[in-house]
Order: sequence, then structure tokens, then C-alpha cells
Amino acid sequence: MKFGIYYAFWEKQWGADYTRYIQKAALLGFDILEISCASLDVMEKKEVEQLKAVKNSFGIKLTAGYGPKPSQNIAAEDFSVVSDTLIFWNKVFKVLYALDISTVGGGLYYYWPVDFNKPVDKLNDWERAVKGVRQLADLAADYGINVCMEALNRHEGFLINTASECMEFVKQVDKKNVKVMLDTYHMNMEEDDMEEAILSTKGLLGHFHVGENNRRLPGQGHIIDWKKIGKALHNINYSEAVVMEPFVLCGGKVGSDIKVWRDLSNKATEEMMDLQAKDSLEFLKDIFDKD
Ligand SMILES: [Mn+2]
Repeated sequence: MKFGIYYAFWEKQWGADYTRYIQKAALLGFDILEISCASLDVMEKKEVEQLKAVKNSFGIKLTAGYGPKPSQNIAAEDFSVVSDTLIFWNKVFKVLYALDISTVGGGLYYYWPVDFNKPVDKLNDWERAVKGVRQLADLAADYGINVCMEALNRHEGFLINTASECMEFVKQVDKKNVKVMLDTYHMNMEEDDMEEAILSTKGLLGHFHVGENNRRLPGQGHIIDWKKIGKALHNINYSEAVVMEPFVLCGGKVGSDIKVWRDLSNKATEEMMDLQAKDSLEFLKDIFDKD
């Protein structure tokens, strides 16, 4: 297992100068930095090359995450939205490929966060999402990229809330590079048994996020049984990335999209946040690397 962290722990906007976070991740002992796909479609070639050089020199592997905008909904009823979405992803996949990124995950089968003021039509959206993701998968396959469908909690999405729904979706899509993605923060709300949920994804789990009930760093919550989670991942021989995705800062687009309405960092300075991330990594590795 390789361990990573999502850059947005430190940021209030989607997208950032990732060279800075590559260095930070390496310094703190992580193997992986997860970046956002936001703005990758318009990233200059020079910037891509620079990023690649920096991640190579620090020995950091990159993964990518994304919550598509409503105008990037692969399951949209309007065909022109779907075709624009595929154009967007084609540009993004080119950049991911250039950065040696072979894993992208998130609520890629719809848009995020879902506007629940609009009526929910799960059946038809599901069907369109399956068709859309098949097209997305074919595009990604040309770049050797796995697209991972993240099960999200009921407040953020309605198509895929559980490991069981995710398995059903991925099986219906039936493409080799479409995988299941779980996140302990969402699982904590939706699963009857988190251990069983992980075990049920054997062979199809492509990416794994870790976060506490309060979305703070692993070890800073009150409920998740990390020993059981680690054991279940070992049982299914999971060898992909484990990426922590803490969100503690309020403000900006990250704060409002994630709904962080108070300072969950407890007024931590950047140095203190770095130390906490390092401690959390050691805490998690100590549990997950056993067995
Ligand atoms: Mn996640």
C-alpha cells in the first residue's frame, strides 16, 4: 500500500501550485500527492513539464480527484453537455498521462455537489451515467488511466451511496479501467458494516480515501475502527493508494463545497498542520502496514 494526501488539506480553492505540495508531501513522508483535475484542461505545457520534473525529483507519485461541475455531467440529458464533458476529459487525460497519473477518482459519473432543489430521477440518471462512463472509460483507456467511481454520502449525491451500489454500477459499465472507489468518511454514514463493504469490493477496488467522521485527519475523529479497515484492505489484497482527504479550513470554494463552517484546524498554523499530517500518516501506517 502507498499512502497519500489530498493537497486541499492546506488550500481554500480547487487547484493550486502543486510543486509546493509535492515537496511538502515528500518532506512529511507521503508516497503520493493527490491533485484536483480543476484547471488541468488549461494547464500550460511548460507548467506540466515543470510539475513532472518536481514530482520525479522528490520521488512522489501523483493521483487525481475531481467533482465535475454541472456543465461537466457525463450523465446529462442534454447531449451537448455530454460531448463537452468528453472534450474536457480528453484534455485532462492528456495532462494526467504527461504527469504519469494512472488513477483518477471521485463522483465522475455525475456532477458534484448535487443540487437537491431539483427533482431526483435516479433510474434514468443511472442509465445515462452507465452509458456516459462507458464513453469516458474508452477515452481514458487510450491513456492507460483507471477511472474510479466514488461512493458518496446521501447529502452529496444520490446515484452511488454505498459499496454495493458502486459494485453494481461498475459491473454494469463493464469496462476494465472502471473501478470502485470508497471513502471512509462517506462509508461511515452509509454502510451497515464498513469491513464487509470493503470485503465486497474484492478485485474491483481501485482507489481508497481515508477520513474521519468529522473530515479531520485519521486519528482525529471518534468512531472509525482503523484496525478493521486495514485488515479488510489486506484481506482483499488491496495494493493501490490509500489517500487521506482531510478538510479542516473554512472559507473559499473548498470550504463552501465541502461545507466546513467552522475552523476545524483549531487555529493551527501551516507548520502545525504539517506536523498533524505527519502524525496522522504515522498513526495510519502503524495500523495498516501490520498483518
Ligand atoms: Mn473522497
